Amino acid sequence: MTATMRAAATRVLERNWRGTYTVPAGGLYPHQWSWDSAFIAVGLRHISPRRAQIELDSLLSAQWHDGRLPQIVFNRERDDDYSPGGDFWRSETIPESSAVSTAGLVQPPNHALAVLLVHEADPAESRRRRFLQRAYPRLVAWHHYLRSRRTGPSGLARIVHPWESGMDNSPYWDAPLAAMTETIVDDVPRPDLQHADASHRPSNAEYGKYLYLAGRYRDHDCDDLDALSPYQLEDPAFNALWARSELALADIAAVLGDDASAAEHRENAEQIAHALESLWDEGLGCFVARDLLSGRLQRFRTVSGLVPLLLPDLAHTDALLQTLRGEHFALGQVALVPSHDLTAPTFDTARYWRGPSWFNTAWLVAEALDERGHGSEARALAEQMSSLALTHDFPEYVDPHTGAPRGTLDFSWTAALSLDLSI
Ligand code: 2M8
Repeated sequence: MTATMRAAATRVLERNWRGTYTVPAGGLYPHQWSWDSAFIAVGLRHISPRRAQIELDSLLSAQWHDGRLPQIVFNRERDDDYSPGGDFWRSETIPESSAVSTAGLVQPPNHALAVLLVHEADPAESRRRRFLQRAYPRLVAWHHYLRSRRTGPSGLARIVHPWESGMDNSPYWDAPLAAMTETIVDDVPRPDLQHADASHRPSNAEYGKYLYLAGRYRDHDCDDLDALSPYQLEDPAFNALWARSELALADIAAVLGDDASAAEHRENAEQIAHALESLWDEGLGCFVARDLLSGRLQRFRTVSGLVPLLLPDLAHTDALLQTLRGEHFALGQVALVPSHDLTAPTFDTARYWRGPSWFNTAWLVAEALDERGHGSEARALAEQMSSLALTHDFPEYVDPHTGAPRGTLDFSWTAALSLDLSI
């Protein structure tokens, strides 16, 4: 299995490699995406630790002056093939932006975790290339951005666009988007529909709101202190990954011999984990999102609400495991981990983040199960990932009930993370 997986995953990652980074998929996503690159590097480290470092270096070098790591770093030659592209964002006109063309939004902060795993794959090569010395200050600046520009009184970081969650059309965002009167109805380009079935992608109505929000943020120079933004949410997976990445930063600081900073990062992680308590929903048995404008919790079971399982010493580990194994996510009885509650009226077997099972969240859950001492469930999940990935040419996501492929194929993080768990 490992040899076959290595050969097949390597082929996908070669095809999607663009010299200094890997695109998520050649047709649908022709640029570099932030959290994709971090997941991809986790798998690339088994093929070439050096290339995994370059993948992360190239993303980190697109960092803005204010510390943010952009959602997308654009290849301007492919501007017409993805919307919104570099022309839309015109980041070169925004004072805080970096020298390269990027989006102004961010994605979940999984990067420090990836940097640590890539370092550990080949510490000698990492030391020789001074990988941690380069990455650490940039990661610290990234987390500082989240703390200083995105964190409110709750102690949690907020997202200002559904794309920032990485789970674009999650049911969490339905009510907040419905409450927005502003949208764009004309001229909503959908080049994505040339590469994926319309029934697997977000709707046009959602895209109208996505483009409105992105345009408004751009027109305010991506200023996070603009209190009038019509979309401000706290997402559990985003914040859990931030806390988990603070723990990774503590390990990185310790490797660099900076024990005082290591202690600070551990304290930060504890504070975020503590703040996450305010998103716990006892009735649903998982974490949920909060709409900061209405103050309401968005009471849905989604895979995002299970990601805090990654945090050690969490008060709700047993309850989360019960939710994961029960009828709502049916671990071991369906393909991987559905992105949304199998029993909910809003569940959809095909449409993106409203039901289908994804390989990145399966990897996060497998890591968490392993770390929490449930090795056999973690291995079973890993085996499912490998077999689904190999059978269906590395799909972007799958139908939880049938395992049938959805979205695009030859998807980079599917290849990288299935390879990681098959080793
Ligand atoms: C999807 O999001 C992009 C926007 O960022 C899109 O729908 O066009 C999401 O699955 C996101 O998590 C992922 O990072 C991105 C690229 O794979 O695609």
